[in-house]
Amino acid sequence: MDYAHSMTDITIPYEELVDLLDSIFCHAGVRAESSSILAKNCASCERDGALSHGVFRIPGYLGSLSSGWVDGQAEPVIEVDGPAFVRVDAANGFAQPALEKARSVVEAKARRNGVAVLAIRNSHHFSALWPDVEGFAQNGLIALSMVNSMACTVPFDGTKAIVGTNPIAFATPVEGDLPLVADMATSAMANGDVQIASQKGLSIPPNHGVDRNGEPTTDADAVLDGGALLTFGGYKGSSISLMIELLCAALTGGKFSFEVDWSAHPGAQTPHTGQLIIVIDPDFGRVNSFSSRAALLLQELERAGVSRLPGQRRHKQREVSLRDGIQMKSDQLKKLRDYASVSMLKAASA
Ligand code: NDP
Ligand code: PYC
Repeated sequence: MDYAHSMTDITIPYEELVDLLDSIFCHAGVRAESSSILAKNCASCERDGALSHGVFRIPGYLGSLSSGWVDGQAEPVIEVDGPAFVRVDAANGFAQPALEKARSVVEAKARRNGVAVLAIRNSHHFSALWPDVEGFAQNGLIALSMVNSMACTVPFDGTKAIVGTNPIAFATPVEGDLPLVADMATSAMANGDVQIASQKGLSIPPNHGVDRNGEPTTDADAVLDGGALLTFGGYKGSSISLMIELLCAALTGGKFSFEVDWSAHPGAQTPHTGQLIIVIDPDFGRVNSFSSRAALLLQELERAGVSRLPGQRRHKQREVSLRDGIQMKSDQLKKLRDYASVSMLKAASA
């Protein structure tokens, strides 16, 4: 779904955007290491045209930080370090620094055991999942991740929003090619895309959402104002969403989406839940070359007429952005620079 690719009139190099976002996060009270991780993550989304989780999210990050809902200074702690299971307490901070804390530990365990599980709890995930899994596949590993969010999606046959937009992502090495990475919400569309549609005065597709009375609607505002999204694929998507709630909340020790209550923190937008990552080493106990088998499958798909694989649009956009700069709207960039200049003034007077 591409609601945000219009009215771009300015470009910014990727590294410059990373630096700009880094100074915004630092100014908002995020400790340096986490700030750099979040800045790269958010700028990468903008670079790859994953706009539902790009710079449009900055006010949401800032609202969560300034309201005290998320702790920018949080230091993640590895609290369970088993043979193949690691659990990290993100300490009410963002999920990405918690993942980075454990990434090499989990990778080593996956190579030693064939598989390793990383459970993150007490964490805020406000971004796309592909940046979390892509690096594992670049290192020859298979990775699967999921995260639950906030109650904004009605389970199939239900009458109330209980589950989140609950994305799931999968990354795998492919011989002679970039990793294959698929990453999708299990709601009919991401909440971020509904917000972008609302900001642009666009409607959303039919059969994606309901209004506050449970009536089908294509009005993005009606979905955001007491309405809800539906799961994708009826009861099938709903079942996957339930699995994600169980694995990301019940298993990790995080909150279910319906338990997220930010009412005492006006402006907060980042879901405080949990995340699960499963990493598999395809070379452990190998009977054949996994990545060449993966390449064979993709060749067959091409022969069958499949012209676009998951992740390919992002990679193409990444190439363009790295070559020509990231396209943005000038007013959007000005807003970011305004946030950052406050940061520099503060730094100068410190
Ligand atoms: P999309 O529907 O845009 O895309 C889902 C996947 O399908 C992507 O891998 C995409 O590849 C691929 N794809 C899209 N169109 C085609 C096609 N025609 N043929 C083949 N593959 C295709 O994603 P969503 O809107 O569902 O989710 C967007 C993002 O929102 C995700 O990154 C997700 O992680 C994030 N999200 C985060 C949440 C959170 O709580 N943190 C909650 C919900 C969503 P490509 O990327 O190359 O287009
Ligand atoms: O786009 O659905 C979404 C989302 C929820 C939390 C972060 N992104």
